[in-house]
Amino acid sequence: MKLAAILVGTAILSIFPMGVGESQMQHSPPNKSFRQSEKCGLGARRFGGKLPPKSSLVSPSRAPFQDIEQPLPIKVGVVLGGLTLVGAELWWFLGRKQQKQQAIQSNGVQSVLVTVDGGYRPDRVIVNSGEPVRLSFHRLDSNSCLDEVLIPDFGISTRLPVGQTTTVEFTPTKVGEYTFTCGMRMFRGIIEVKVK
Ligand SMILES: [Cu+2]
Repeated sequence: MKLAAILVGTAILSIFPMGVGESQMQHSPPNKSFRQSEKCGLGARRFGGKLPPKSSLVSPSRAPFQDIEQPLPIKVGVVLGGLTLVGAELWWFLGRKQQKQQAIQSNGVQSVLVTVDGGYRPDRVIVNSGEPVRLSFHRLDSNSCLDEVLIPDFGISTRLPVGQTTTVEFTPTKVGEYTFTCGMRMFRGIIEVKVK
């Protein structure tokens, strides 16, 4: 599924520039139709404040909604552009490769060091249920988007000063997946809690 999303995204991205090039080359037909509708507009103005004859009313009032048949390359370009955005979105939310890491046990605490640099590495942390977890965030990236880390399920919201390691602790009691995100929820990672 993830791989498919990446492949579709890549394929669409590689086709898209072609579509744009073609649509630019064939730009004259829609311009022509636009000029026609402009003429209609001028016609209406010539009547001044007086009510124009009914027959001449029809085309100016319709002009803004006139059907302009777009050349195929433009249609294709618009569709591909849309698909590209959908593909990019799928990739952002599903396709990015996760980096997993099991917590390291020591003196009854399970710790993981997460590097904060253009996101979180690892972005999937595996811990056992019922044991204290110590997550240390080492922040390298000064992007203000990463100023804060939130782990809503454990009531955690902490600032991460650049160049420092900030530690948070909590004890998960239920098996499941819990997200940690930046303040704006753009970057995210998962804490996977397993049965010991
Ligand atoms: Cu953010």
